Amino acid sequence: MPRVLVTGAGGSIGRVLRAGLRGRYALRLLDREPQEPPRDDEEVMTADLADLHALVQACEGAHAVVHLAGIPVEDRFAAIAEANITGTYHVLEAARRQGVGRVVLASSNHVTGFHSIGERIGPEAEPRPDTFYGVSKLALEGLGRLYAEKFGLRIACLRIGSFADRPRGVRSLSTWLSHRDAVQLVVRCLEAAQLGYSIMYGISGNTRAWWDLSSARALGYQPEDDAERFAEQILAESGADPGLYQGEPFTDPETTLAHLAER
Ligand code: 15L
Repeated sequence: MPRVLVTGAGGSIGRVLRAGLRGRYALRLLDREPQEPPRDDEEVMTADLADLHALVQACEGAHAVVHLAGIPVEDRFAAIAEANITGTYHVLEAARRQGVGRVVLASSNHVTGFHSIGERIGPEAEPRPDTFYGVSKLALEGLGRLYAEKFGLRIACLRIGSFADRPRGVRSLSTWLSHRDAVQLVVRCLEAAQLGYSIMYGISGNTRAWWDLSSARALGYQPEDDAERFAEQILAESGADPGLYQGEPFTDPETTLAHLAER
């Protein structure tokens, strides 16, 4: 089985991938926190993204990397930059040094969060990040492009929507990514022969989606879930107001102001 390194393997997406990719790849599971002990064909490693040397070791013999680690929400700029930008540089550089051919990067829909609800956009839409966090994911995509064009790595950037076992709230009727669709999308990125550099939104086949899935479908992704089957219940519980911007509530100035030392 091909060996796949997963960073951030102890996080919410990492744990679902660990179960979903087991048996298909030999998983090397890296997190800065201790994880469940390894099962057959698994290796577990503890390391921080700041440690380039540890990442180079983690990439040894790997066929591909799935890079999930990082800060997943708004935070202080310096913390975001260290974890999400420098950390991604370390992962890509470690992959390059070890000759790893393919890297899947967890980006975010918050790269384009200031597009209005009602607009239908794809990966070619203008970036409109809604947080320092969104800016860091835009930088992650830029680093991926650099390593693809300069060093020939195959890179998939997933602008993940709202990953959850089921949609919660009106917004997620558009943005939901189910567990099994997340697993399938990552498998397609790991196995599609035609991958060069690609950005795709990571959502299920939601009837109310704002984001075009063509670039994911081009790699063979065929979502099995649609948030619509929860619509009646969600609309009855939380009303039908979808808000103004796609990235809400991250677009609220207070989201970022709360992390500034001086206001
Ligand atoms: C993300 O990128 C975040 O990591 C997650 O916490 C959610 O806010 C998600 O986007 C979303 O937009 O629902």
